Amino acid sequence: MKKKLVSVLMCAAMTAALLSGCGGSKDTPAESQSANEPAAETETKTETESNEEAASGGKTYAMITKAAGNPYNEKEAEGFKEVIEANGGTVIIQHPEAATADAQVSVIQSLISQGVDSICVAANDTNALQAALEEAMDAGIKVSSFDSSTNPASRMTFANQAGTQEIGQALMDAVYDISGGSGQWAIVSATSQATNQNAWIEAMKEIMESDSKYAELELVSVEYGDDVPEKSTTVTQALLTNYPDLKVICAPTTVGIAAAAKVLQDQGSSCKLTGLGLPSEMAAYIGDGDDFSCPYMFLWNPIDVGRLSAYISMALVNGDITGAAGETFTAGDMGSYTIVEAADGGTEVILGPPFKFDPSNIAEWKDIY
Ligand code: RAM
Repeated sequence: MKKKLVSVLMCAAMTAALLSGCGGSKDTPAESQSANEPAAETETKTETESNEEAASGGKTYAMITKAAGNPYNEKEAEGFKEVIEANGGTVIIQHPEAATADAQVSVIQSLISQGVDSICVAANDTNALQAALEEAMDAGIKVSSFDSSTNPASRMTFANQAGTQEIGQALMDAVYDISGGSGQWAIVSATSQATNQNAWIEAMKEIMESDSKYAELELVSVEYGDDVPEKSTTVTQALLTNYPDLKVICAPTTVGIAAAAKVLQDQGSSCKLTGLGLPSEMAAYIGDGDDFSCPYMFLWNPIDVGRLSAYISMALVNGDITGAAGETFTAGDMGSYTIVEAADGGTEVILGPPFKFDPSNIAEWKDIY
């Protein structure tokens, strides 16, 4: 198992979160957590897995990601497929053409017609999928969200990659640290409707405004690259032109951060970058000193987001859970999880804490995801 190098900062944030009762919902102790690490190869089937196989056989499980062409989404799908197929289920993966709610509504309607047993969706809009997903649930389909949530009325529960507050805190503290505690900073986000990015940005703003520690930081702009590399590149270039004194860009999207990293590094810009990125795409940009655009960033294991989502889908279909807070289920070799209340009034299952990638560990991870 790869060694975890979690920053002192994150440990402190996690401890605080756990003490305040809003930490991750995984039931195993922190030392044995492997949720954000690569899945271990399973050589022999455990009794639980055999039972799951029997229970999931003949059922069809659909996953709808935000959009095609995003390697992060493909990693989530990989984890989902691996778990469902290992348990005897049939998998349908749908990557819509564009990261829009309309594209996802069409896919949902087609899956309802096909009579699938379960749909999990990374929502491109918090509310716009509601009618289609309610229709799915009325037809007996078990509906959950993962990565980017729908509103509570449109889901039974949500596989959340990490606590929203924890992600906001990690990113805000990174902006503070990298900027030296003062100056202009900007955000390069995904789409303007994405539930997950909007929640993380909201958390960052609240943290910034609620603590005088951040008073010298000025958020000058929030730009949307729509999880499209070209648009993310263009909005980054425009930020550098419009704000010559910009000190830090925070991109809470794997597509946005990779595009921004290239712009900043190619230009030899003094503006630095942090956010949420795939190690495989960011290894060339993470380093200390003028030659590198990104001192450090965060993420979690997207394959495990998909795996957790698969276990949630199976538990819903098998009737082991209904999605209510307090219910527990076993996610194979990932261990036991508890469903908890989410900030939006619905419920969620939190995979684990965000993980910091920096020059000391990026080489270990760049070939994994
Ligand atoms: C992009 C997508 C995804 C998000 C990651 C961090 O790939 O917007 O939803 O979770 O970034």
